[in-house]
Amino acid sequence: MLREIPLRLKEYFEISSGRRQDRRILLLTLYSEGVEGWSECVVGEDPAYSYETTGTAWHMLTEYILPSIVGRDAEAPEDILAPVRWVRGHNMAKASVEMAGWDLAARADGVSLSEKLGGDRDVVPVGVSIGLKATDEELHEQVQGYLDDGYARVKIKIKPGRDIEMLAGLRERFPDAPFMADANSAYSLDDVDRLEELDALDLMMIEQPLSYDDFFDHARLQERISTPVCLDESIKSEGDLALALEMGSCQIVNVKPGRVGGLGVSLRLHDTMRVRGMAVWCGGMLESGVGRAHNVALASLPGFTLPGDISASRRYWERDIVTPEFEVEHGVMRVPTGVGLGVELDLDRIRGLTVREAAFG
Ligand code: OSB
Ligand code: MG
Repeated sequence: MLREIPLRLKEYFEISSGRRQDRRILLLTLYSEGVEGWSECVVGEDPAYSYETTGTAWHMLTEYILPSIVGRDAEAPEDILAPVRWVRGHNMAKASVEMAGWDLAARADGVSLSEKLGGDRDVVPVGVSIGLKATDEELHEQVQGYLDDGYARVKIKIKPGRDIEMLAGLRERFPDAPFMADANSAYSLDDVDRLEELDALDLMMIEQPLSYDDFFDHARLQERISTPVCLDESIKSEGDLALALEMGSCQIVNVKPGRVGGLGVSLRLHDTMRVRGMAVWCGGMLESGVGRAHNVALASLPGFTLPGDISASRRYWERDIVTPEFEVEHGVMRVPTGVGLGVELDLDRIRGLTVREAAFG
């Protein structure tokens, strides 16, 4: 069963390509032998971060993916996608099916999703991602609030015109805070002189400064700056990671299971980075509690050593659609220990909010 529910962020979230506040959340439920598996398709409303949107994911899921997989047996979660391997791209739409399959498989085994994935920690370090703000005062106030909440690092969105001076002001006000910046591809190599100024700001990393598929230029930039480059948008597959490592395009990777086509690929990206002694962390896509539960489980794997963009439910929503809500204390979030996602879905509320649904099989 595929459903769409609107959920309004407490506050708008702005990145270099634009703003969003009203989320259109897609929830998927798979059923097999009396067991359910849940997931969230993490697409955005517009094709800014990825070409996928709520609309394209609904189309791909209802026209191609779900009709091809219903009624078929699968040995393991990733095998559920075997009938649609021929479909190019659309990783987020595909990943939602695979991820619901992982929850289902964990529940069938009577274990938590974290355990099913090979997680070995009961708490994970978490950070927060702050969107572009109109003024430095507003930004400083928010940063102070999140540091007071105990987040282990703060990510600041940047774009040309809201970058070095803004970050320098922040560094001056918070000399020791763990900061990083995310440009969502707002720069090109023409900006290299400006990007070199990042090195003086003691950032943990700069995330996706250049184009969403430009491994070559990221490698050239990394040669010029000492701040580690972290790739987000560029890494959509194991092949992309191999290329980035070969070329030296990054030192760190933000893993988002939706972006890479599922948890199976995410595990292998984790393994590849881990054997090289390179850090990964779990990114976020402004998820509801359902997507967040998947992210927390993934982040419990041993190679997820850096704080993820996995913030408390109340950082996003007046009220989440799961209970208990996700909370942050002293820089960490608890990994649910219950079976599957380990949180209860507020089904009455989800049904009440549903604006469209589609059932198969
Ligand atoms: O680039 O990491 C990103 C949100 C939407 C799209 C892209 C990104 C983000 C975030 C928010 O940074 C992370 C979160 O708190 O979910
Ligand atoms: Mg990013």
